[in-house]
Amino acid sequence: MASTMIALASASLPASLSLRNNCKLKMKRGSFDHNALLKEKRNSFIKTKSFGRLTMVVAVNVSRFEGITMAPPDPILGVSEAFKADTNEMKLNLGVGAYRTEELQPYVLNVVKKAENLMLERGENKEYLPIEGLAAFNIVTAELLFGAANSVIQQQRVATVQGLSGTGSLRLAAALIERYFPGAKVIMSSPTWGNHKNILNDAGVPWSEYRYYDPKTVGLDFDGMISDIKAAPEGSFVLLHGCAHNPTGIDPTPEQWEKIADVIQEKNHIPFFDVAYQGFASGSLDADASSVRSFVARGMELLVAQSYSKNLGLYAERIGAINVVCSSADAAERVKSQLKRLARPMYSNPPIHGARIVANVVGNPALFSEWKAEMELMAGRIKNVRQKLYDSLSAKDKSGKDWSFILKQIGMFSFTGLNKAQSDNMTNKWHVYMTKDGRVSLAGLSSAKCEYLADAIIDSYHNVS
Ligand code: PGU
Repeated sequence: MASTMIALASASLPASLSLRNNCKLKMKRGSFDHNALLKEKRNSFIKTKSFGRLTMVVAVNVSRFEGITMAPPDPILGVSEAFKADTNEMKLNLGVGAYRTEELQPYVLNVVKKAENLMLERGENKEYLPIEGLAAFNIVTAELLFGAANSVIQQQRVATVQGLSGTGSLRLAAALIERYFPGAKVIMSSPTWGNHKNILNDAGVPWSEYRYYDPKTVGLDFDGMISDIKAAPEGSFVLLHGCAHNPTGIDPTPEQWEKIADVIQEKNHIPFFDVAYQGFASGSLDADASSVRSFVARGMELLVAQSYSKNLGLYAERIGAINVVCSSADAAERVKSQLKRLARPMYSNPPIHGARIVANVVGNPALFSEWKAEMELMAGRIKNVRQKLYDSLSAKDKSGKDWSFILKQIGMFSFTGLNKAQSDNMTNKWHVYMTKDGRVSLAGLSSAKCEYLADAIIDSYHNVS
C-alpha cells in the first residue's frame, strides 16, 4: 500500500503537545477505517483532512494513554504503601486488616505449614482446576459455613463455587445479580468495607445505603437500619456482614438478627452475606456463623461470600467461595452452572494452592482442631490489646471521656470515632497509619505499643478538631 509520511508542525494541537511538534502527515490512498479515525479524532491526538479519495492523517507522537489520569491511592491498601515509605522507627501500620504477631511480624499458621508439607509429600500436580474450583474445598467450605448436618447441605441446595478470596467471591455474586436480577438494588450498611461499593459499581449493580452506625452512641442505629431495609424496593439484596462488622466492629445481637430477618422476609428481599471473619470475631467458627445459620433455618434463599484471608491467614492465596442457598437442588445446580459461566471469561478457573490448604486443614480432624486453637490464640491476642488500649486510654485521658466503646466492638478493628483531620494527625505527627474513617486494625497492634497509640489518640482527639 502506497503511503507517504511528511513531517509537519500542527497549530491546532493541544497546548500540552506544542513542544512535541514532530507530528507526521500521513497520506493514504483507497480504503480507510473512518470509524477508527473518528475515535482518534475525539481524543484529539489525530487530525484529518479529506481531499476526495485522499485522506491526510496527522498522527501525533504522544502516548495513546495520555487521557488517563492518575488514580488515587486505595484507601486501605494504599495505607500500607505509605507506611513502607516512612522511615520513622515509631511507625505503626494499623491500616490493613492483617494479623501480626506480638513482634508485629506477619504470621503463617502452623496448620498451614503442616498442610503444605502434606501437599509436598503427596507431590500433587498443577493441572487446571475445574471452573467451580477444587471439589474437596467446595464441600468443606460449605460445611464450615452452614454446619455439615444442615439440611441445605444434605439436600444439596447450595451452589458453591470457589472464588478469588472474599473480594472475588463478592464480585461473582455481583455479576450474578447484574445478569439475573437486572435493576435490582443492593443495600449496604453505612459505613461498610469500602470495596463493596467498587465491586458493585464495576459489576454495574445499583446500590444504596441503610443506616447502621450511630456516632452519638458509638453503637448500632438499629431503628434506622430496620426502617431503611423496610423502605428499600421489594426484592432488594441486603448486604450484611456475617460477623465482626468492618469498619465499626459493631454487630447486631441475636435478637436483632431475628428482627432483621423478619423485615427481609416481609419485604421479599434477598440476604447477601459477606463472611470475611468467621472465627475471628468470637474465636469460635460456629458462633461466628450463627447469623447466617439462623437465616438459613428460616428456609430463606441467600448468598454468602466467604474468605480465608484472615481466619487461616491466607491473604495472598486468594481463597474463598460464593455460596448460593436455593430452595431446591435443581435451582442450585442451575445457579452453579451460571456462576461458572460468569467465572470463565473473568479468570477461567481459580488457583489451587489455597484451596488445597483449606481442604487439608478443614477436612483433617487433627489439623482442624489445631486450627481452632490457633484461631482462638489470634482472636485472644486481639482481645488483649483491645483491653490494654482501653486501659491505657482510660488511665491517660483525664478529660472524663468514656472510651468503653472500644471494649464493646469486636473483631480485628476498632472504630475510634476520629475524623479525617484527627486521623491525618495520627499519621503525620505520630506515624500511626490507619484509614481516614478513623478505623484502626488492632491485629497490627502489640501490647508494647498500646501506650504509644493511646497517647496518639488522646492528642489527636483533644488537640485537633
Ligand atoms: N469483606 C470484608 C468485610 C473485608 O473486610 C475484606 C477484607 C474482604 C471482604 C475481602 O478480603 P479478601 O482478602 O478479598 O478475602 N478487608 C481487609 C483487607 C484489605 C482490603 O481492603 O482488601 C481490610 O483491611 O478492610
